[in-house]
Amino acid sequence: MYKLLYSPASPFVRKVRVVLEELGLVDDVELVEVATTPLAPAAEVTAEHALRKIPALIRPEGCTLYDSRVITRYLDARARGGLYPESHIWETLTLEATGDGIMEAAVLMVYEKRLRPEDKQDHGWIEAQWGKIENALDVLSDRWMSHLAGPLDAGQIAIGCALGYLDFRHPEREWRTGRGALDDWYAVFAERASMRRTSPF
Ligand SMILES: N[C@@H](CCC(=O)N[C@@H](CS)C(=O)NCC(=O)O)C(=O)O
Repeated sequence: MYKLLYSPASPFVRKVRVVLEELGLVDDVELVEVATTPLAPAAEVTAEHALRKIPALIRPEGCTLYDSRVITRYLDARARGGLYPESHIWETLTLEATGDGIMEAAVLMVYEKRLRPEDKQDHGWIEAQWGKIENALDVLSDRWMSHLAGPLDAGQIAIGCALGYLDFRHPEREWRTGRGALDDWYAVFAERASMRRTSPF
């Protein structure tokens, strides 16, 4: 039995959980909930992940796996799930990196607001992170819509979880404005059973 160190709010963890759902591997993994931040890392996380982050997948047969994209690729290889198709591997990995980058910037915005005293928060830096996200959303809208419309892969899952996290933590930013095609794609993607079962709301 595998153990996944997780928090229901983490978009990186959600990506792993969506992959578990899509591959039919949910029953192979015990979810172990942890509360961890850069300033207060949980002991279980420190013990398993060199960078003290989640997700971490603890395996009986080998080393603990991280980060999220290593875990998703491992699970896909194990299940022969086809979420990293050889024919589109570089596109899929780049799309996954784009989703992960959106999540990373969005999580850093949350940390800046939650973990720093109000008078020390750097609003210019927060806006710079949001600028990265907006640029990535525009790139998705301009260049990636046909890939997003294709067969399910790990890149699409990363983008779905990233957009879900924007709704969860930054709804006031209204990422949909001016991005109708991406909004339409996400409306359908968010209805997948894997996405509904892992929603942080
Ligand atoms: N690149 C990592 C990012 C993971 C990450 O940033 N997780 C957050 C939770 S959403 C975390 O553990 N933060 C604690 C920290 O940064 O110390 C991955 O894909 O797994």
